[in-house]
Amino acid sequence: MTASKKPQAQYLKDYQAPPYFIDHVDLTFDLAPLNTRVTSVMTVKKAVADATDLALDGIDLTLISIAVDGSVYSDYTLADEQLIIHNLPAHCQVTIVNEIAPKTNTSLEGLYLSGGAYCTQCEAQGFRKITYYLDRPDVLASFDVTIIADEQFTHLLSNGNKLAQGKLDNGRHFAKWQDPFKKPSYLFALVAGDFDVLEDSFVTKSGRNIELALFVDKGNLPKTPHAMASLKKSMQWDEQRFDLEYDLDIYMIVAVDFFNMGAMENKGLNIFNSKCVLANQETATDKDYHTIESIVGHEYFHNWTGNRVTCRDWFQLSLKEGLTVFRDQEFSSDLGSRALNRIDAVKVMRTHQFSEDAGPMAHPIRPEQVIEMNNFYTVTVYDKGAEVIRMMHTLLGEEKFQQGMALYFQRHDGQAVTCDDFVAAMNDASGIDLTQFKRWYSQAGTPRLIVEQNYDAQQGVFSLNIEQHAPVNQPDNVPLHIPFAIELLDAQGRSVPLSFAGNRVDHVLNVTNKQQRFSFDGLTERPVAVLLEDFSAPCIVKQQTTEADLLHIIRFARSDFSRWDAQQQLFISAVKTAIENPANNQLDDKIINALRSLLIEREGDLALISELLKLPSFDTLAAEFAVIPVDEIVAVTQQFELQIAEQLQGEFTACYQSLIDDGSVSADAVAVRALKGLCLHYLAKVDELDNNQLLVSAANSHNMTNALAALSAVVKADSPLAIELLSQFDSQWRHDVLVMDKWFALQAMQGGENAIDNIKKLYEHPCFDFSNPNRVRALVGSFSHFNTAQFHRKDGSGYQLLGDLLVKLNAINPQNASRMLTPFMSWRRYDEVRSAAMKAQLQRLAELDNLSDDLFEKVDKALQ
Ligand code: B3K
Ligand code: ZN
Repeated sequence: MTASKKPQAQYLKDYQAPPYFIDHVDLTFDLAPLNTRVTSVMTVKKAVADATDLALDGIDLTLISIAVDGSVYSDYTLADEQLIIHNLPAHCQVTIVNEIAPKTNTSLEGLYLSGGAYCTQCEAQGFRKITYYLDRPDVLASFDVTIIADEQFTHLLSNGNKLAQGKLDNGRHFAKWQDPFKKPSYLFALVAGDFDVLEDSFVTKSGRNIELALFVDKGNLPKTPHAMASLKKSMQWDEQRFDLEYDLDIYMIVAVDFFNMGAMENKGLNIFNSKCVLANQETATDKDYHTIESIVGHEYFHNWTGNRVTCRDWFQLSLKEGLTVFRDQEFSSDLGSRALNRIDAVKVMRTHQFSEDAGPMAHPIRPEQVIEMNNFYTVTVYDKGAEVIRMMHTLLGEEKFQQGMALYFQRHDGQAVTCDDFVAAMNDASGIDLTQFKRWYSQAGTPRLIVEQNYDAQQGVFSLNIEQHAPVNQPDNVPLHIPFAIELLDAQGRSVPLSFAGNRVDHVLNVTNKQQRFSFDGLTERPVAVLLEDFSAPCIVKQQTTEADLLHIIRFARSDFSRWDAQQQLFISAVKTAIENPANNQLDDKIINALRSLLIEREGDLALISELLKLPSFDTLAAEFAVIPVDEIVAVTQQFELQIAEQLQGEFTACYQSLIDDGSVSADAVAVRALKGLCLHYLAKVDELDNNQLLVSAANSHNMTNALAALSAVVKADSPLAIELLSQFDSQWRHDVLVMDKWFALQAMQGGENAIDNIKKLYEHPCFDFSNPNRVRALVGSFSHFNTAQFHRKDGSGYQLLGDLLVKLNAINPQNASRMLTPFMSWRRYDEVRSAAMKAQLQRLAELDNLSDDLFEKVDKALQ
């Protein structure tokens, strides 16, 4: 890409309020695949006295006409991606007519066709692909929308309440919608299609009746009850826990097959990726059920945290996303297992977010510089953002946190605000000074905490010396405010009350200095310390804990999360020891025996036991090394898994056979299936008749969780059963693309010499489609993220496969291309051969003539 074509970054520091406001907009859509006509009538008001030009955003639009206060207007300039209207009166009505072509819009941003239905995606800056507008979140307008379409599009939907509908000439009909709540353009939505509808209702705590409607492709109604139940649970939970009630009289969700992400919180009309809505026991796994519940909740919770109070500018994205992820995590934890939800959240942090933070796209949760906003819907903004909210919750406690939320809404309902405004509300409502805490919003990277323990037997004093180190490239002289939760265990495994000099000490330590010492007295023996309990801050802790201490924590810590965390530490140090010293490539007996006890005793939550028995992910292990030893990590983890499988085969079989799956969706049944699936995972590694019989029978189960657990086990174990079972699955499910995505993902995990060719062949499969993000992610995303041995082949053919795909996607769907690029971002962390091969693919992309801004930003950063 030549310097002249280099896309320009926008900076947070340059923010300026808009020179004009748009108070109201009246939109009319005359829908047609290649020439949809959009008429926009905007009530425009000058906001800055000396403003002369109204610069509206617009991309890929054909301008037809402009009128001001009803008269044709010609004093304008049509620039690249902008329409600048000059010399407008201070208060006027601007009418713009333009055309767009939804059918050729493969970016899935703006107005496009998904299958046979028209739908929109406007966040972050897709509205400008629909009509000329001030497409920024701090311009809040009321919207009236008229949709005109052929009668075959039986449902014509937009935000708010339906005012009218009726027949027109030529087989056309119309519907008129009005959204009484002012909103930014990114929350606009339109859908036109022929759907089946699941209808229901919800009575709010103040007694209002809300109409609920779930629109899906014809024939999919039997797969909708779970999403509807999830919506009702979300509405109830938000009333109970956050005292927040729904505001419109109708809430609609539409499921579409072509969608770039999970779902979108458009006011009153959520649009969802069908994979985040449709489920029944035969086609969806327990994990899918959980994901659907949490995404339905997430989008619903945005109605207050995002829609009623929105972002001033896109740098503030975490204001709504970090907070709403925190809320959806709490929803899942209140309804299900808090420990398992915490484990899932921390896995995301350690597997994806730490690696983003350590790479060229590292950014603070409030980024300061952006080229393509879609590139910043990241694990940092979302998941680290949620951790930052969680830390405030830990520091304030539930009651004060809720007072902070109430003050936030009292101050800012109906406004577009900043992260500073949110923290100010928390600070003011609680009286807790969050000035230093705010640094979390501007510091990129993962802080490291070096903790030293000391026990003075004579004094009976135990102390922790905590040093915080800023991440690389960040100033080291501005320490963060870190809530550091601990538990001290005595030799019997009892929790020791924390005190010093006669005063109780809270279990959440306030780490605010670069180096700080915390002491506890009255201890007659050296306690075992559980550090960063429940992952109370998104940090890396470096400590010298012995294997004996970790085993003690696994047995006795009050936090199930911390028990799992200690188990992970045990595995991690065993992997590292085996890599450093290949002669020592066995898990020691103490670890094997601890795993054996877990399987035999099966005390507590079975789903937690299954987590305790899993080795850490490749990415979690990779984070431990400066240069990632790919082959060694793969070899050692395979060896450990085989050892566990062989040594505990009897226990796995007994456990599998004694657990009864009642086939229900209760938490207990889900936990039973999780542990049974884990048993299959290990049993598949030992190729014996009995094991194979269990696997084949599970693969034929009518329950997708069980069937998929068996299939995934045989594929990952490279079992001779894999080919036959995969082929059966294909014939059984070819009619259901969402289920076929599971099959594509399994295919992507295969090993062997033909693995790459196999994927290329699957591009020709009748269900595969490069323009559908779900298919692409299922096949190539699974391959590049999880098939470590094949993706990182030393001959570079795995990288070549991804490079070829990115060249293709760059032209079809830049947003999806940019997401798929992620595995290349950490190219510098691999050995010379691999990093050179990955770099070559990045350079190849950099030279593309039509390189999208989305890819440019990441490729450019990666190569800097
Ligand atoms: N707000 C949307 C994400 C929009 C992504 C734009 N590239 C979904 C969500 O976070 O709820
Ligand atoms: Zn969100």
